Amino acid sequence: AVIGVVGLGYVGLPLAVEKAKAGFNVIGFDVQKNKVDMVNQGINYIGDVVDDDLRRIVQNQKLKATNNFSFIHEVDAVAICVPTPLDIYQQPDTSYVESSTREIAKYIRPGTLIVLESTTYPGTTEELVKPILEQSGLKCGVDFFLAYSPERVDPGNKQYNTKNTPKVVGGVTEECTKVAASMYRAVLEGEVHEVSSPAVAEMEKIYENTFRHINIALANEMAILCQKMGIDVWEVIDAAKTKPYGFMPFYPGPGLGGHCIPIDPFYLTWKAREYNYHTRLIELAGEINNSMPDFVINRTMEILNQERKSLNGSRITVLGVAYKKDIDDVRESPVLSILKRLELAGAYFDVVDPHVPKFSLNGKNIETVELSKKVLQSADLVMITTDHSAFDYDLIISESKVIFDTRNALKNALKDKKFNSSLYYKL
Ligand code: SAJ
Repeated sequence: AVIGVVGLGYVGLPLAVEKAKAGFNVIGFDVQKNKVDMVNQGINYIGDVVDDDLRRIVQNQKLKATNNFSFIHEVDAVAICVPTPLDIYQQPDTSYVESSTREIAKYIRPGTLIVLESTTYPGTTEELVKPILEQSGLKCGVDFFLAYSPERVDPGNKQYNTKNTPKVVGGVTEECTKVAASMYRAVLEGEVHEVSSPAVAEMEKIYENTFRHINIALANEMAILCQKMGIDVWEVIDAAKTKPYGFMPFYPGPGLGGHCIPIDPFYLTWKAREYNYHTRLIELAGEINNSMPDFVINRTMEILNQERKSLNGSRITVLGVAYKKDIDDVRESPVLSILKRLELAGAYFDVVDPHVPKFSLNGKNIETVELSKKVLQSADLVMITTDHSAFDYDLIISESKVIFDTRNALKNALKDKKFNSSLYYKL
């Protein structure tokens, strides 16, 4: 069988590779020519994909990429894995889903299975994707099969990957669900959990990520309150973790980054308005998470003031700009907000991030620098914003004058070290 994957990003490429490794002939579709060319040259650009896997399946002609959607007529099944961001008005932007569905509608043959994988509001598959596909004159559930199955990838997670993570599938009709589930069972190792409709599958994905969003907001609120009360929130969480049932630890941080957690809950908020419902808890959690960069800046000002310094004119060394540890992605990273606020306050900063050679801030290209004695000693304050494993935390402890650790990254390094605690601050 021939399987198509539309969108060769952090979801689509790993999926295309897994399908090819399972023995299917895979055609990858992407509008970005550079991605198409890199895949066809066996050049991998997604951390979670094993370079050799990609090179081998391309050489064996099990996977080819194209930006010519007319090849859709060759596929028996196609997964849509395109981005579903928020637009500048914080509204869901389903334009990529629409445009790729329109292309697919032009070329699908009768009997084709289409599965939407992009995270989106409940209703997208039936209200948006199905009508576009039926404009082809083909009937859903009769001439083609349509289902929703949310992608679940945790970038950088070494234990869970596309192949072994359980998959949820919901079809427009009973038969659509069965056809989609059997396709995934042929490709993946993890459990394939069938639900009664696309909306159930769409909603469960949003629920998963909103669950994280809200619990991270609670951890952040605990951090703010504990700081005011002079209590170590990290010690509180470690103690709460001893509860073997009914508790799951989340940690405070400088804010919420990534392409999912800060965004997905607002797909639900937007759709809820159509039903005259106001998702107050989700929005309040968003306010708390979005307030963390300001909280970090205010704490930084307080700490410098204790050294009789102002933020204006100070040198700050920022350790980590990626939105979470051990990855190279800066999308929605809260550190970008922190850097913007440092700039506005007239502070100078150097950014160290071994995973991110350069990034753009307010349209300006910023190069990160190597971690060195010099970049630590020259700083009035060293801020740890991403707890990359690659950082030399002993060097950071020994060469920094003042440290503000927003990730409790020094927890282990400090265990057996005496550090002038008056110059070490945690979130
Ligand atoms: N964060 C905290 N405190 C925490 C956990 C996370 O501040 O206790 C922050 C992180 O630093 C990061 C953001 O939240 O900035 C998102 O973290 P994340 O671990 O959820 O990372 P993502 O967005 O790369 O991956 C998530 C998946 N992660 C996990 O389940 C662990 C999962 O929610 C989804 O499968 C995936 O997004 C997706 O694609 O939806």
